[in-house]
Amino acid sequence: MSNLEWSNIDDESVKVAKLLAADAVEKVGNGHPGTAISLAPVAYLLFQKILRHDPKNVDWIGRDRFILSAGHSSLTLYVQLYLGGFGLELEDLKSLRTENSLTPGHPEYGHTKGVEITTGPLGQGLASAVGFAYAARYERGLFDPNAEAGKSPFDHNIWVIAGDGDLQEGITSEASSLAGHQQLGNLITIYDSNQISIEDDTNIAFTEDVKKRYESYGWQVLEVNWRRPDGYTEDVPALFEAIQEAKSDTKRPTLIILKTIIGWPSPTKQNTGKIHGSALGANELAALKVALSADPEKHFDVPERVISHTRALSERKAAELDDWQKSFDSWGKNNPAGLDLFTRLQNGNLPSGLEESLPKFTPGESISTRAASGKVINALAPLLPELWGGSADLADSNNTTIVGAASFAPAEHSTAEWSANPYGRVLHFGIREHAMAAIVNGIVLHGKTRAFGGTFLVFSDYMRPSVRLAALMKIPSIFVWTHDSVGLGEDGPTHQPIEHLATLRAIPGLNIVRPADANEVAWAWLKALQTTDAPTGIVLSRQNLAVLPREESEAKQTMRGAYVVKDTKDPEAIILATGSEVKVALDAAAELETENIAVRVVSVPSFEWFDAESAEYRETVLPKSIRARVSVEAGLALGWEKYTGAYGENVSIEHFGESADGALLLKKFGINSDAVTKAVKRSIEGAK
Ligand SMILES: Cc1ncc(C[n+]2csc(CCOP(=O)(O)OP(=O)(O)O)c2C)c(N)n1
Ligand SMILES: [Mg+2]
Repeated sequence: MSNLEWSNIDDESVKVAKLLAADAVEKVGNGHPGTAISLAPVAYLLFQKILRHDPKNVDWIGRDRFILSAGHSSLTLYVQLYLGGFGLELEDLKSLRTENSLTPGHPEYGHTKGVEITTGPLGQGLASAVGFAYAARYERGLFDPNAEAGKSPFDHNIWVIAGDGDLQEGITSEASSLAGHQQLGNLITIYDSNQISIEDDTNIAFTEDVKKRYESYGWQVLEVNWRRPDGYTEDVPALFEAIQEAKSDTKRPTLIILKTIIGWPSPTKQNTGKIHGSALGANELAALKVALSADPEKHFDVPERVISHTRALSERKAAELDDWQKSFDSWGKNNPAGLDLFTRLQNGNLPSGLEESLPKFTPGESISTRAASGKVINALAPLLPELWGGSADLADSNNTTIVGAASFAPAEHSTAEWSANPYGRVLHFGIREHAMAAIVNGIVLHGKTRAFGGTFLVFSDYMRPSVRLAALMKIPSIFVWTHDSVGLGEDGPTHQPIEHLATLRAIPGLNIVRPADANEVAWAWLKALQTTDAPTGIVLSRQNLAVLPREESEAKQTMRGAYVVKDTKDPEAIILATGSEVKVALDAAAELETENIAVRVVSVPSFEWFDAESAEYRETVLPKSIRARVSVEAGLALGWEKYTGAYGENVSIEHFGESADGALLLKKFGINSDAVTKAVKRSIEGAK
């Protein structure tokens, strides 16, 4: 067990960190000073003494990951990124929460160096941290499975600071339950139990026994109490000791319940909701400085001895980095194949031959797009060891299982159905959709591997906050959403998505793809895998769909988001459709043809992919001159107007479904060729 080296300069640095947080919020006039003030010693200890990281190389793959789940307390992180020299300077702290600053209100991934994940929606950070811990273990399994615990260059820890709000949110219960079940010894969470949130004392709403709860999840729970009967004491050595204990337990995640006083030692505002989210005010700020024996006249005061001490972090870490590099080099020498894979993933490349390996489906076949998706996953899996995923207890329905692969879980959790090992690649989230999405995000953020998670489309609602964050962070999480319309049938309106496509398409930066047949599924998967800067939701049918009659090269156009599936000379109207409704559109077009009405049919697997195409291409698919347009989709029409325009008609479902046969419901709710042909005629008339 290592010893804590701590001297006066460390105390002084912590004091500076507290005051920087208070000064920064005071200057901009808004923000969250309280927790950044009281957690300064915690964050300082982690950043300066505990974490394995390199301020000069924030992307170093051997680093420990730090996640500030309490994102509102962004200064807890920013101040350390400044002190340690990770890329922030004093000016950045002075421009907190202002336009174009590197220090936005909440930490934003991709915006500020050293920020591993965007946090702020409470609970998401801790839940995604579980995904980071999954990824660390899976990657170790890919590259260095036989190394002794703690001896591999791929071993590192995931550190989290979470607050009362994080612990109250349901998503952390889901994710923490999984973390215990998975025995994630690489996950260490410090829970800032200050018993204050915005409405002040949490006793008004939060009285459960967190320790018992986490113990029952299978975590090691340690308590460090700085709120002593004889006065508040920032007992750093006690926290350090708990951290050593956390690190030495490699079989369980650890929750360190740290009892703090928010805003300590602000004389009148500490321990109140007031200091959580507003500036201290000139008088209180001055009084805080006096309480810390600092000069109340000085602002953003960082003595040279402090910054030169904290910035020496990089030199203090040099030996550790060196050791890591040696161990990595020797691993590479002994594992040339592993090194090749590592290098490919590191460079963000897919292997060659993926396109050739996509399964091909022949016209005449009838297969649900979910089943096709399962075949695609399994065809690509042997080429892509970085691809892993599973379902929230709907594996057989979602067709998300990589057949023959082990399940990702400790071997002792194997069941009659599933054979588990810690490095397996089939994920079982249980019925925990929200945590599933956050964990997939965490895996992808950790880097190098690609994960997917599946459930019914209707339950994307349970995942939405994490899906939104994936889009905001521009990360390539993949969500597999099956049972995509009333076509799913007898399970009824609770299970039949109506508004889901529209509301998912409303999330900026999220690619929603709803393939019309099995061949579109194959190309949709390929494009999702090729995409590195956006999440993709693949929306799939429960019911069988006919494989569309066409050349293979035509199906490839799926990747352009929309393309002509049936054309005719001088079309009078265009029918646009997605998924199972493309067939309805084709039937309607055939019927109209018998009446000498020429229509073009366009399959629109993805609005977002199509919108990203050039104006020229879009014009070839949807020429402005053809104003009669009809959309067909078994859900809300909302959003289709942009394609169907002023003279357009929308064949849609604007109400909840019901429990009956799926094919019957589609017909009954107007998703049939009769309704489409009528709409086409109305639109042609209107456009005249
Ligand atoms: C999902 C979500 N709901 C609500 C909020 C608004 N909010 C921000 S901080 C906060 C209170 C957090 O309390 P706690 O975690 O104890 O933080 P502390 O006051 O101790 O810093 C709330 C409700 C949020 N950020 N995310
Ligand atoms: Mg709190």
